[in-house]
Amino acid sequence: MKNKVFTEPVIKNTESLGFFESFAPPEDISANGHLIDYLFNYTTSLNLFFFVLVCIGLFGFSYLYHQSRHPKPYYTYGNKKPHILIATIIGIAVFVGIDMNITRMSNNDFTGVFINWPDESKEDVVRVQVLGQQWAWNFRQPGADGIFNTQDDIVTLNDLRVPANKKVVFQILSKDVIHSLYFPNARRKTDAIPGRITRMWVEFTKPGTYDIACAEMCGTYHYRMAAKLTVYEEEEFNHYLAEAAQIHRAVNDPEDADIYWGWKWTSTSSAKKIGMNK
Ligand SMILES: [Cu+2]
Repeated sequence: MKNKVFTEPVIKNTESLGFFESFAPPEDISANGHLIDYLFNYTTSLNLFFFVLVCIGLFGFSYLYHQSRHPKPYYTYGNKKPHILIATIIGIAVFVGIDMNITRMSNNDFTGVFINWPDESKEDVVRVQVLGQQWAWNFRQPGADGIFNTQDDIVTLNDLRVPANKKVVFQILSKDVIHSLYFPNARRKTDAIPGRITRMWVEFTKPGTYDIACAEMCGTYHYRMAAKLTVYEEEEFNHYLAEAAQIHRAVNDPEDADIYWGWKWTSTSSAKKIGMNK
């Protein structure tokens, strides 16, 4: 068990993917990623449908009204009343029926799920502070005392470990420029901004090792700003936590100001009460 926790996990490489598999999005390992996938597929299919429709119209009419079939041209400008009326009706129908419908769906997901914060006073959540910098991700978990920025914190570089099937609440900050904490396998990302804490919650569902990226162009080595996400079964996670807390308590130098970049955790529900969060 001890070795298992700290062994470097094998990262699946993309070369082993099949032809069609390489076009597919990365595996969804989150409770709510399917909502994003659904919207994405929905808009993509509609785009494809209308693209094909427009192509049929464009090339079809070009063929039907070719000079050889209609030697005498007929000019129309589309500025007659029925033309304007029909164009307006189609425009409004597309706007209300498609655009507003997509807005409604994404708004429902956003308010109903993604910013529907777990109540930390009632629910057992995993809390993580994230500090982005050029060009790495720092992660901090509070350790046994449950308080951030103390000596028993588990502070890691480019290495985040969380349990499966439990809500993980992130508070995110940047040391320098704007970054974006991105979990492709959960379809989620949130900006890391200097001077302002941003938040995100994700529930990972499948144990394994996955990528964490930076999704905001942040300088020369932006492309190298990658970290590793390890999702454990809960029991395994507790084992990791106990062991890591012990190690970090010994390693964290109380005199080293650099490692105490964390901040006081304000839960989202209490932040809402004092008007810190919208
Ligand atoms: Cu970055």
